[in-house]
Amino acid sequence: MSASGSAIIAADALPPGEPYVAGQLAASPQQPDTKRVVVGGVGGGGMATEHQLLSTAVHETMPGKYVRPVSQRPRLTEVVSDACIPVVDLASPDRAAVVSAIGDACRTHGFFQVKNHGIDSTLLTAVMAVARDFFRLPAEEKAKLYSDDPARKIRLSTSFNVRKETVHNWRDYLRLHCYPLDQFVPDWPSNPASFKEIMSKYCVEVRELGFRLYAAISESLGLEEGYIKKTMGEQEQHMAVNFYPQCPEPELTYGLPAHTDPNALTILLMDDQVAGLQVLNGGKWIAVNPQPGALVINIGDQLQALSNGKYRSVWHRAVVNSDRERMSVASFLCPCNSVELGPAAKLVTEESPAVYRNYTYDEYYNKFWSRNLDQEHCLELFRT
Ligand SMILES: O=C(O)CCC(=O)C(=O)O
Repeated sequence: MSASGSAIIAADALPPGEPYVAGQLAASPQQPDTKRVVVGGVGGGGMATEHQLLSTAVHETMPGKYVRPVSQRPRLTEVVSDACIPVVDLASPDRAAVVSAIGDACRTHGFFQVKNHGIDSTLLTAVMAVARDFFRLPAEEKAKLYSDDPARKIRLSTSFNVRKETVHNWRDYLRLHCYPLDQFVPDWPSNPASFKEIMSKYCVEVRELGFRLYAAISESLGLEEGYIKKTMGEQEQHMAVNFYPQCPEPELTYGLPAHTDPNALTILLMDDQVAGLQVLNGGKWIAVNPQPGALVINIGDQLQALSNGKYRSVWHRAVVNSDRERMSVASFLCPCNSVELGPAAKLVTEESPAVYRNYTYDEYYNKFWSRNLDQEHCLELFRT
């Protein structure tokens, strides 16, 4: 996996005022791995500021602070584009086959797609449309919601954690807490006018789908159907509406670098026109090709722990491209902060002793956000 943050050669540490020409490799004795590109070539007349939202401008050149050193670049030509992430038809009348397919996918890929999941396609289309409209709002409107404080429950931000990272990511995102809805919705964006209504409806349906998947995943582990839902307690639900603008140099950067999800289960609504999600499998990056109407599901760190390491919370990343912007909407089901997490008692035996110690989600989540995205798997810090 990626080296620790300290190994990153900060492109933004290059001398200010020294412009780099996009696409040109310039040999630098101190930073031989760093491709230099034009800094500050932000279109739309905007001045490049330290943490400017990407979605407020058109970018013809890429600021150096987004450029990864050679060893950390996505190497897009090596990505396997025709591999298959398992697809599960949730409307199949053969429940045992569905449970078994989900169990296999959690073990082998940590990812699967679901079709016939019960969320109406017109709602999915409306979610993507209102999300896109949100990112098209004027800069002044978006500036009202901007924050780089990860503790804020409603915030529009950029990259991942601009306060900590040395190299930034080619992404803006709106992060919303979603449960209980009546507590958070009043503070959600009221522009576009239909945002609150469409997103609230989606949040309710996605939560229900998550609980149905919990039941199937519990059964696939040989646990009672209600085990995961009960163990996770009164769950929080968060949403990240991701916007990845067209990028002049997709080979040099990420929308999101490799990471695992700290929560229990993630349900991702992807742009069905533009690919960008990639999953690590057998040492290779596999592109997840969008299937119209399908949702992408992945196991988060908490289900890897609960399954005592049988199911995998795998590394995944989002890459960007030069001709199309891309969007995704990630819904995260998160355990209640105070419940005790760790391997399910039934899955701990003499032959398979506990791989992880017990802890609270509060402890885990704080640890996750205190680090950089591309460090070692956070669960490694909770091994017995
Ligand atoms: O945009 C994507 O495809 C991936 C998003 C993701 O991994 C995240 O929001 O954590």
